[in-house]
Amino acid sequence: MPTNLPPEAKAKWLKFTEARTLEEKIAALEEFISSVPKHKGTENLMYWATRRLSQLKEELEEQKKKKGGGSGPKFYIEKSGAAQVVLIGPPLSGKTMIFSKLIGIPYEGIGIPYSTRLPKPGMLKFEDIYFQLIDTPSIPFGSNERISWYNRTIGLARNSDMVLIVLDSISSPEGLAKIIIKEFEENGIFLRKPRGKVELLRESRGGINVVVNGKIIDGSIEDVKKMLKEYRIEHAIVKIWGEVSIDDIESQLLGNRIYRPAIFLVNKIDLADVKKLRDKMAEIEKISPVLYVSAKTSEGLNDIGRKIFESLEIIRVYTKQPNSDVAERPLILKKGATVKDVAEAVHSKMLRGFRYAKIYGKSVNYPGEKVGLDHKLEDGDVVEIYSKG
Ligand SMILES: Nc1nc2c(ncn2[C@@H]2O[C@H](COP(=O)(O)OP(=O)(O)OP(=O)(O)O)[C@@H](O)[C@H]2O)c(=O)[nH]1
Ligand SMILES: [Mg+2]
Repeated sequence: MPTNLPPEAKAKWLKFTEARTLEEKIAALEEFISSVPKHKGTENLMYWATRRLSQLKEELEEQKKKKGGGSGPKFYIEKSGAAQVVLIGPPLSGKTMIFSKLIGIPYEGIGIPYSTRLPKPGMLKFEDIYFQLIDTPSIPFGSNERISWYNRTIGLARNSDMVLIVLDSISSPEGLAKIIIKEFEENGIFLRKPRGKVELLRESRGGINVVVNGKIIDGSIEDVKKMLKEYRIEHAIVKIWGEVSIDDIESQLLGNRIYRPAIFLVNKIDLADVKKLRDKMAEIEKISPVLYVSAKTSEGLNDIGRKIFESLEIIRVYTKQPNSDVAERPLILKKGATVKDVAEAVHSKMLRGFRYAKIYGKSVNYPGEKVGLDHKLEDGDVVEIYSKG
């Protein structure tokens, strides 16, 4: 949080991040909001906090509806598949048509704005895995129009693993893309990949340990410790990769800034000159990948699955028991995952009794090479773990 808050407000904020249920979160956030002094320096934060508060209230409403017999329509959709990916965009940009083509159902739209009223899930096959796609009600980005589902649609993006932003190629996609990036940021969702990563684990003892696998660009380890102490955090492990600022670490602690990988889909290229579009979108391409597609002719749609897979930075790893077949369905792990992550995912016993693993695939020099727990895996690897007991 780039704001110098009084300690009381900081403590209240921390209480909010620790709240478990929606009711607790709402109460804690309300308390926080009333403890923040109102001035220019806290304006952005207050904007963010009040928006978040109304989102949480809407989520609570939703939850109550479901509990009351499940009669009301559902807005939040449970995750399934390798990742949850939401299609978001202004009215008539072609979300529903892209969604329908990608999951293989007939398009039943009628070409009037806001014809999609509720989110709808479907599965997109990519090679041997599936992504869950969600079509959503449109958001009038860049206009003053008000819609009642704004917070809930943004909430879908927040709860997802990635967003596909659908733009119409003939309504200045470059200008709208910038507006959308900014509007997401105002909601605490960053579509630009951060230069570094911070992980913060609260502990019950051991003091504060900062592990830097990169660099803190505007401070020292002592500054990190001091910042945590201001939040009355005495014990924690802070892991840093790449380049991060003290602000980034604070945001991680406060959970008020999240990163969601995004792909911009510039749709309806059957109506536009793609070369000109590419020039216009050059600046956006520095932030997120851009694909040029036509839901109508299906041009470019086939590239979406792979791009999603790459943007998520995941790998598929296939486990194998000694003397038996390779598992049909892969484990989905983060890029950079090791044999240890596989052992943990399979069974805690595997990890405790681990002796070695044999790997078949890109990460080794020859098929069946023996490796230890720290061995870094690649997409497509087969992992055969040998353990005691
Ligand atoms: N020419 C052309 N028209 C398209 C394309 N994709 C969608 N459309 C048309 O654009 C209109 C809107 O498409 P939808 O997919 O319903 O758009 P949406 O973003 O879901 O819109 P709402 O949910 O109604 O706000 C429809 O009339 C489609 O036929 C495309 O690639 N090319
Ligand atoms: Mg639609």
